[in-house]
Amino acid sequence: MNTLFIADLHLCAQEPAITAGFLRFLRHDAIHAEALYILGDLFEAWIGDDDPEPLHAEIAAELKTLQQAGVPCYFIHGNRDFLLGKRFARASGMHLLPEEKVLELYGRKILILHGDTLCTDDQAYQQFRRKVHNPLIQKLFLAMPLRWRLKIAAKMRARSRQSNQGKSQAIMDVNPQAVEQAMLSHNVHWMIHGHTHRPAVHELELSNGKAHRVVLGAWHAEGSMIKVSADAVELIQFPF
Ligand code: LP5
Ligand code: MN
Repeated sequence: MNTLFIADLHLCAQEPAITAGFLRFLRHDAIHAEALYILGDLFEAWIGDDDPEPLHAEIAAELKTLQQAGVPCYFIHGNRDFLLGKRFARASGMHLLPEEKVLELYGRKILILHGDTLCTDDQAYQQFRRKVHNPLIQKLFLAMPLRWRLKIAAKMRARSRQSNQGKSQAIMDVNPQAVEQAMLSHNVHWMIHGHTHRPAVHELELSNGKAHRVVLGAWHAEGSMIKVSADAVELIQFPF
């Protein structure tokens, strides 16, 4: 048996090939797994569960089919879809998890998270994150008319793109001390995350022994998943 992990699909109506790749993955790969974990940024941008975008209903129905076939699906929010809420969770059958979660899988203890909280050198982002994670700000945003929310989200994406052009690659990667601290505080030697779009298996030396950080890739021209079984933790890139 195995458990699958994916992140950073950035699904949107403008990228039908990625959606098709995801549906294929659900029907042919995830269906044979013990469970599926989606570690954030499933969607390009999420402005509320009441968004009538038809793609969202289509994805919810596909995830529900997976759940009804006996494969539970778990979701950790990303920096694009942190507003995904209970209504979509109910429609899709996904279980919403907190931003950090420790799993015990086939004898390994694994910390899973989106990965943005590890990018502590990116102070502008962390400041932005604190603001948009403020429950009051979220409540105000969600109470706005849909077209205002769409406009604000588009503005944020444009500002984000612009500000990322001026940032170094190092600043936008995880901070090694933040990684070590997260692993030590949860007492784990395995971590799986996405967000940075730098798929890799990193071996590291912690103060209490050897550890592994496995990073999922984003779904641009191909898919990316991590398969955990009793024998191995494999990072797999695959065509749509
Ligand atoms: O997303 P990505 O990969 O391009 O970059 C991220 C960080 N950027 C973000 C911002 C998101 O892209 C915006 C998504 C909007 C989704 C839905 C809207 C819901 C709104 C809810 C309000 C309660 O996460 C980027 C990181 C990068 O990852 C790598 O880690 O660097 O961080 C930034 O770009 C932050 C900037 O440095 C500063 C933020 C600019 C936003 C300013 C907002 C202006 C709003 C105007 C409103 C009228
Ligand atoms: Mn992200």
